[in-house]
Amino acid sequence: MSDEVQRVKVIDSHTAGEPTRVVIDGLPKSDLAGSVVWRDFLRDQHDWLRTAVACEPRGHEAMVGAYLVEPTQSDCVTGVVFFNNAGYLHGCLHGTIGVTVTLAHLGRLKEGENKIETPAGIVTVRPPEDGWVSVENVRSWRHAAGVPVDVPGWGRVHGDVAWGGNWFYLIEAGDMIKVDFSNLSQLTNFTCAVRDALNARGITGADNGEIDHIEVFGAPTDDEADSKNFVLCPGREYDRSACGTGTSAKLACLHASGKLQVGQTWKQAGILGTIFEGSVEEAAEGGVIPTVKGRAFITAESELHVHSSDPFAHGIVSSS
Ligand code: PYC
Repeated sequence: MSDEVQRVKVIDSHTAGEPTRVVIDGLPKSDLAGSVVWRDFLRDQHDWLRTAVACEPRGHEAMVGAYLVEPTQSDCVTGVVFFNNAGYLHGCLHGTIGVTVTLAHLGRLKEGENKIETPAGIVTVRPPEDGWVSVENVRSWRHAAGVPVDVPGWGRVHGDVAWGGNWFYLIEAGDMIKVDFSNLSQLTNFTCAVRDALNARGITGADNGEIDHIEVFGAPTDDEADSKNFVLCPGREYDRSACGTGTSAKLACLHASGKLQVGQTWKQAGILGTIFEGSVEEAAEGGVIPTVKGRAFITAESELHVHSSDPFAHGIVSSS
């Protein structure tokens, strides 16, 4: 049988250490419009493309992919569908920053504001300045404060449930666990156990939204930042950046508890020590409109080859 090759053009970048792979050519042809519609179509009929792009041997567990798709609204520069090795994300701000430097590299941004449609809603960016991009995110809010959950092996944990473009459970580490790069495997085991416990006890965001991101906050390493986090993403991988949607959820919680005012800047370090800067405006419907700023670098422009005869044409997919 003859070997057929499908070619998928990608541009890779990293935002504060967290990778983004933007698929610029190689999607199935379709007249569909809209990030949600495209996400459902790709998930239901072409999920192999996600695993081929995000998983080994072409990708790796930390990779976040972004398909550029036709938006619903003509004033959006593009629609985006975000995904990783485990599935699809609602929103992704490190990814939006990666998409923005990629669009700028391709000459596809206009001066001033550019709107990008994501399954979480429309976000607004401006062309990068020396790689720095500010994203005005979707409305973010604290859904519930101090929610207790019993975590096997760890005892009772309390956290806030908040939306920042994904659903988060936010925990202050205190003396419970060290938020440090040297402690990655314990942080991963802890946050996976928390997420399992939340799911087992039916603790969700609004409209039964699954809490698939867990954030743990500790003291910053130096006075460059206000706080340092570890963020577990869907699957078992951690965010190398401070997680933009997670920072938005944090800003919403800080504002809800009177610890962050409009006009103040919050500097959130991620587990590598790289920083996202955040601020808020009050949203008319309650909660806040966060703006998160971070820096991205393009790392590669390449063409992925997917051979029909390759036993790993669709990636190495783990069931866990
Ligand atoms: O930056 O929003 C983010 C994000 C979500 C998952 C990985 N990064």
